[in-house]
Amino acid sequence: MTSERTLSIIKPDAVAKNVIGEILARFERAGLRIVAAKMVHLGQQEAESFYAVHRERPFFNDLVGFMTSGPIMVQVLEGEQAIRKNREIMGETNPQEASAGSIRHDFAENIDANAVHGSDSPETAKQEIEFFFKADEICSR
Ligand code: RTP
Ligand code: MG
Repeated sequence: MTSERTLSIIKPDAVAKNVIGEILARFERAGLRIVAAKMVHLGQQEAESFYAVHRERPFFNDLVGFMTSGPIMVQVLEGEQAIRKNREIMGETNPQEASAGSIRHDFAENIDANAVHGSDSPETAKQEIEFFFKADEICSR
């Protein structure tokens, strides 16, 4: 059994809805631990840099515009299969396709305002965690 870490973001729509606590509770109920957390309001260049992998996609400008539209809550989740487990709890990217009981099913409006982000591989998890947190800001047991 090996523990891993993933980056989770509560996006501006869910922060505006005042459901940060409800979303964090779902991670905890699934056995994931919050080992780092902070609230930030991304600037244009930070958001473009974070989503650089999507630069050529047609939704890039909308995504950056949305992610800079208000504060976000960023956390590192740690636990067994944290990357896969987090994405299961999140649900499909498009909330209309997300399973009942998933975060996106319960809290997201549409594919742009879809409540949460989660890293999709060990490589992106490492990059995304380093984007937001210094090593000494992560508090493992
Ligand atoms: P995320 O990165 O936010 O965890 O979501 P994801 O892996 O499920 O989706 P991804 O393909 O990485 O896309 C990143 C975000 O871009 C927006 N998007 N819009 N209009 C569209 O077709 C479209 N496709 C993706 C979503 O907000 C998605 O979360
Ligand atoms: Mg993604």
